[in-house]
Amino acid sequence: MRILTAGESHGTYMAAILEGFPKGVKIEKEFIDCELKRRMSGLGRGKRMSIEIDKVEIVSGLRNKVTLGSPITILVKNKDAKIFSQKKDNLTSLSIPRPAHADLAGALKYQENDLRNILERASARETVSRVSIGAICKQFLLNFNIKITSFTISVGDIISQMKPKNILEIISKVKNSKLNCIDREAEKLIVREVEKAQRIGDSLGGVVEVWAEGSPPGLGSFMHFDKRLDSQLAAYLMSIPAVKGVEIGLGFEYARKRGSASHDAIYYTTKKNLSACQQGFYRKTNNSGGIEGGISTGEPIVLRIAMKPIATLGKPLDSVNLTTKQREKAPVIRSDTCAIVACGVIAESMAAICLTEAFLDKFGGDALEEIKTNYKNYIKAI
Ligand code: EPS
Repeated sequence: MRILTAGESHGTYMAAILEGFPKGVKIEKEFIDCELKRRMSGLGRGKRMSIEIDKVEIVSGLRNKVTLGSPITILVKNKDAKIFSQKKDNLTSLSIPRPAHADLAGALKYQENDLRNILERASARETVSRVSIGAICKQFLLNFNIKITSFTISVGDIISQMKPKNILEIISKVKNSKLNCIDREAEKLIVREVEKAQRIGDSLGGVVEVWAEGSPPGLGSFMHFDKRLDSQLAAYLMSIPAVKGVEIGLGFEYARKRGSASHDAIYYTTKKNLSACQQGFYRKTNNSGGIEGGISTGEPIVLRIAMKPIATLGKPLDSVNLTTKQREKAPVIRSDTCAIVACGVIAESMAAICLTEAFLDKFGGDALEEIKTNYKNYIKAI
């Protein structure tokens, strides 16, 4: 698959093209819109989220809701559009870079004095395109009973200790949560923390856990470094704006344990009424996060990402004016206080894209029916 995203935060549209996606997959536009709505949700989002109503237009690649195998083009209109390629726009110029944003590094790289020309594309609004493509991939994966979800583990220094057993538990517990938490007690404290940050003009980051359940064993490969599923997932998750760390399974905690107390012992079941990925070999623990030797094991794939606090602050840090080289405070512009819920949705989307690519690598096929046949034969063989 090949994916291209395009669009500036205040341009007319956010866009994406998905090429190499199989023919014959039913795609519900409503599902993509729900995912876009989830991306906009959560306590701590800024005013932009009350302006936009993100909804996708699919302008190629589908006929009667079913993919044709041709490139799929998606568009999402920006209601707060201010850049018009044909006429003068009304966006203000900016010359003081915000620490932690792409502003300074981008301005130096592109030899630019107006930071607008940097931040418009560097803005996390670009993830509208990724979530749209991720929602298409999620619908493909559902044909093989692969489900992906996420929940918030921590915001600032408030950490939930609750460990879910499976994806169904996560889905039922995050329902009606303002912060995508499975732990109501931790959530109360997090709500207070976010509201306080909003009041004092500060910002927060956090940690999100993503689960992908139902993957068959055999996605990814140790045969070459760039084929490892863990390295591909890590790269995709690290590409999300503001993400500074990725863990798989026990992650850094694994390094602090003995092998005897942490590796996932292997068992075998002869039970028949189980889903494809639960039959045969199984584990009672999942410290590897469902990946060994760069290959999925069939256990849930468990990923964690660390998001740094939002760059724009209400009480800004020191910076330097690009033109005068004088010390000035960074600009106070519209932004989020905490975007941890959005980060979870974007991480699910990137995981869905990555797993779809790994799935197509393993099972090939131009059309869904062909992929299903390849998948069934493989499951039977193992
Ligand atoms: C975002 C849209 C942006 C920001 C946010 C994410 O809109 P605006 O810049 O018009 O307020 O709210 O982007 C950032 C926090 C950032 O640092 O780029 C969105 O749609 O997710």
